[in-house]
Amino acid sequence: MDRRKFIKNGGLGGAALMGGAWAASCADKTSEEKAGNITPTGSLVIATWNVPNATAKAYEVLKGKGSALDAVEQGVMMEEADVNNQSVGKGGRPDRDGNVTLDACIMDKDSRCGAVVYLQNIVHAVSVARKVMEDTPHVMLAGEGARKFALEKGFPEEDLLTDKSRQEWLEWKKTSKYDPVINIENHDTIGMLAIDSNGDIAGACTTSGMAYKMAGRVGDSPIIGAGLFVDNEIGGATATGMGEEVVRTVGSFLIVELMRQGKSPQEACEEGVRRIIAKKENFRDIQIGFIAVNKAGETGAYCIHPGFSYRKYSEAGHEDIPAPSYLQS
Ligand code: SD4
Repeated sequence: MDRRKFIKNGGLGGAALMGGAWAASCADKTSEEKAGNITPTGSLVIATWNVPNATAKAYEVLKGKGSALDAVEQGVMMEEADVNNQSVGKGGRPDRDGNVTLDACIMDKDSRCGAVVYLQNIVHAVSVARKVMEDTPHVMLAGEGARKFALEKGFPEEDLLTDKSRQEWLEWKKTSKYDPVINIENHDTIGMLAIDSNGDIAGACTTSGMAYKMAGRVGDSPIIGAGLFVDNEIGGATATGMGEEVVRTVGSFLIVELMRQGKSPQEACEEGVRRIIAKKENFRDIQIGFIAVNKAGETGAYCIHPGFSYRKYSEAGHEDIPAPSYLQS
């Protein structure tokens, strides 16, 4: 099937109905399409949780004909710099020893990717991840190596623990009970996916991880395939919530592969959550949220508990969209 005709005739609704045909059509794209010259839907960006500043920044980049890669980096940087977001960057909640440790990754249209884990004292973990991708032969740098690399690249060093997060941590220490609270503790890790005016897709994910985690703990967010995955032929997916469960099911990769097999982003996110539920007896105790976008610009989201939403900015407007959930209350 001619994909341009499909887009013209079917639009986004058609993508949902004809996901299988659409995925199959990716295999016989014209060279123009392969070069990314077709703009099926116009630019768009989606991000986990209600993060209007981040999506507005990303969309501004896209509207200025910037790349999806620049858009997702600059978008999530807004949350990294926001001390009121206590799950990302500066102001993030610390581990149980009182250290704020950051995890982030980024992936571009050519399947290049970079990540940092257990990074300390650098606000913009996503930009360090991008430097790992662009300036090193590696995909991931950890801990002290990541910090030294960031300093070499000119990133400023600063204390990321704010008074508010320190006070909350001191309060937590009185019981020292690791007991993540659904949609409160978990909220605000930002995973972002964007399509630019060339029709190319990129994604980024950045977090300070689960509050009061063990020292050295790394979640799903910086792990390519788990917290984030992009395949420019198909689409992208990203996750928030209890990272251990997302890692066990390689959630974001799974969702992109399900889209490759013909599922819509919505159907793929639902299957991603179901896969976790099937493997986790006490799934009611955790929250997981996935968002996804396909090459046709169709988006989807799904979570275990109600309360997760995602931000979308496209030609149709700038909205906070509640994700459907497996459990109803
Ligand atoms: C993690 N997925 O470190 C992250 C946590 C998260 O908002 O999403 N927090 O497991």
